Amino acid sequence: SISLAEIPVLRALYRTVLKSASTTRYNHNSALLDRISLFQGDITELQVDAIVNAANKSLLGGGGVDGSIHSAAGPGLLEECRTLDGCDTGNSKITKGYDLPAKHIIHTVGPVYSESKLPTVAEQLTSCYKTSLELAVASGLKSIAFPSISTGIYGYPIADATHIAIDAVRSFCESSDQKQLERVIFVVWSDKDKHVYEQLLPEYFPQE
Ligand code: AR6
Repeated sequence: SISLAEIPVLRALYRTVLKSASTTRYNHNSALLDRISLFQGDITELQVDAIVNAANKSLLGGGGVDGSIHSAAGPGLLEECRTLDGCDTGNSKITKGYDLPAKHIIHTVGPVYSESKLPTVAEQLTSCYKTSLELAVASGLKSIAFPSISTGIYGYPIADATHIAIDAVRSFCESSDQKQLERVIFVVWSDKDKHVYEQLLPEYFPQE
């Protein structure tokens, strides 16, 4: 499995990407930049304080990354999830990580995308990232990994969702002397999604 110790190597790759980009939208901030990584692969393998699950309102499992997390975590997870009484769209709840290398799972419920429901779906997706980060901090956690919430089965267009994801993380990390979270990892599965993140990350976390 992938340990946190290996993540700086991934960051080094990300820095290479950053060098080729330029932007004026956000200021360079090396303290923020050092905390952000991009990882391509299976989120269930990450040894972090919390991985985020793109769940549904029942919190009782499903397909996609939710299915993979429940399979890898084992039956204890479903047992704990049954006690949570579901979760509203845009909100998040935390459980233990069970058989995962991650200590905790933060279950968040993304919106089902519909263009006619903008801007509500965009606000709900922002809220998924914000409430997950708040819950991580409230639980004393220092590292968190996010999948690309709502962009699979729930159909959110990847570029729009990625702007929202990175912007929400940047806003959270630079607000309210937020120093507790030492590492935020964006996890992508496909090459296509990786390219979108590689293109957009430098807009929000510029190198210089
Ligand atoms: N590691 C990292 N990313 C993954 C993994 C993995 N193991 N597996 C899939 N992805 P989705 P949603 C990516 O569909 O759109 C479930 O049934 C995937 O490629 O998992 O929020 C729930 O119960 C995509 O980029 O989540 C809900 O009913 C991203 O994870 C519904 O799906 C999210 O895709 C939620 O749909």
